[in-house]
Formats: sequence, C-alpha cells, structure tokens
Amino acid sequence: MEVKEVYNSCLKKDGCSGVTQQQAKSALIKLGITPRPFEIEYFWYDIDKESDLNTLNLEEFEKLRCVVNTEPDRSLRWAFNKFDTDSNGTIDKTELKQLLVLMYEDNDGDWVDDDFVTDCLNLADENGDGVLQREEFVDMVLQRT
Ligand SMILES: [Ca+2]
Ligand SMILES: [Ca+2]
Repeated sequence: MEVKEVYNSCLKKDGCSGVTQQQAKSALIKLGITPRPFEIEYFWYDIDKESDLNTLNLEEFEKLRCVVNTEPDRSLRWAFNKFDTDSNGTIDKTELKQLLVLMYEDNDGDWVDDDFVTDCLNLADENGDGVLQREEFVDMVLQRT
C-alpha cells in the first residue's frame, strides 16, 4: 500500500485534520515498520512544527516514516530522562507509574495501580535497590514491547 493510502485510511476513522500518535503508529505498522519504544514520542515534537492539536499532516507523517528506526538508542535515552522527572538518574516508583500509564494508554492506562507498579518494579529491578537504573529501564522497555 502507498503511504498516502495508509495515511488516509487511518485518518478517516475520526475525521480529524491529521493523524494522532496512535494513528501514526498503526499507519507505520501497516506500512511494515515497527517503531521502537518511545520513538514516535521522541520524534513527534520535532516534526509536528505547527503543533496543530498534536496531529501530523501527510507531509509530516512522511518525515516520521523516514526517521523511525534510525535512532532507537537515542529515543530510549530521551524517554529515560523524560520520566526521571527529578533528574536524579534513576526511575523511582512514582516516576515508573507515570511511564506505565503512558505505555498502557492503548488499553486505557487508568487500571495501572500501585500493586501493578510494584510488580513491574520488582521484575525490572535487577540489583534490588528499589529504583530503576538506566540499564534496568532499557531492559524493561524492550522486553515489554
Ligand atoms: Ca528520579
Ligand atoms: Ca535497580
């Protein structure tokens, strides 16, 4: 399928003037491209120049398609810094909760509760210090997607 065709098919569902992050993701998957974790979010603000309601027009979507999968490590670094809101170099339980709500947004992230966050933290916290170091964060994100 052509890019334009896929773009339009994802667009039609809600009649908006551009694709949202979710629609962009499914459009890319239809085109045979699987975005790495947080790549779309990472590139989005660079590309969405007009910031028109957080959607991409066809031209902007083309740009996204070209950059996805080019810098997977950078998008993970960006995500780590973004969720490390107090910039202390680790992700604690509160910060992890924000991240999990976002990651599970597709399935309505509201069900993410403290028990779930604790379970995820315990699974990912390899050195057992109760917070996620950068490497633990990367492993967790890659395993979950
Ligand atoms: Ca932190
Ligand atoms: Ca740890």
